[in-house]
Amino acid sequence: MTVTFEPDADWLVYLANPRKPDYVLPPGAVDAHCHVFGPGNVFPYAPERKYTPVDAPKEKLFALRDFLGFDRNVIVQATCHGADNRALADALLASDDRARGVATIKPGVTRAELADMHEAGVRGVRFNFVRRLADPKPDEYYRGLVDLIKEFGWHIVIYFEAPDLAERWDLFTSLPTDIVVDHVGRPDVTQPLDGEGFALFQKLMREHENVWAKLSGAERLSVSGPPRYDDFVPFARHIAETFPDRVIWGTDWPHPNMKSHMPDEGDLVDLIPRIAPTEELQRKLLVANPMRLYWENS
Ligand code: 0GY
Repeated sequence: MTVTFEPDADWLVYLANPRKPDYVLPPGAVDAHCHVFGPGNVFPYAPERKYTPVDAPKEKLFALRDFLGFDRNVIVQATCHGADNRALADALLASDDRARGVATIKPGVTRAELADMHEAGVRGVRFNFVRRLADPKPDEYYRGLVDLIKEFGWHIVIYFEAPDLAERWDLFTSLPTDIVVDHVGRPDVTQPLDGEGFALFQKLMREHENVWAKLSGAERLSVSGPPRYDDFVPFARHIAETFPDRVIWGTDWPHPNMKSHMPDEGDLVDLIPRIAPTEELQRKLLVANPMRLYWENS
């Protein structure tokens, strides 16, 4: 029986026709944070999900990649699919080696399942601490999962709200793999760069050389809003300039759970030269760093 899903009533749908960005991406650029959703009638959404999206299938993602001028994608398992990574694996296998994945796993996953994911292109797992997306678990839960992925050389992507950082500090600073923090650690962009929350995030990166940052999420974090997202830029730029070898960038397509507006990916790509003002920084952010993390080390 085919299951059909009704998207949430207030769900905002990705733009059908984004603007072509003015900024020309360097050859080999990687969109290192994006998702696929369903389609739900082929890859059903998880019973435990906190939202039901509009389908965002791999064909649309790959068309956007080509339109914007990216060469590759890193597809991150979204919480609406829980720990069922079939839609992710399907997209990776259809990508002609132009996509890598970050999966969600739970205790009980077998070695054979992990090996299949690795074969498909998965190179990391995501631990989601954002309460509106996933129910928080004790630290030991995550440490148990780390033991399972060790032999595959995968890294860990963590997604948290800024206040969670102090609470989970011991866990985050003791994880033995590379750690990639989503959306610059979700700073409060109305605060100064040296405000308490962002200072703690900078300390995390400064004191732990295995910690990387994704300079994505302008559309989620900005209060000043589109098209320029002026208040977000200094936060991302500061991290890019301070830690140029540990930053990556992504569109965040199809922008789940946006309520204020649906961003135009043309506007988001045009933030890149403001976040990474030199060609050298742009090459690291878009090509060298994500290639090292997702393609070259495994
Ligand atoms: C993002 C952000 C969100 C959603 C998810 O996995 C998810 O469902 O990450 C969000 O709602 O902030 O990176 O896609």
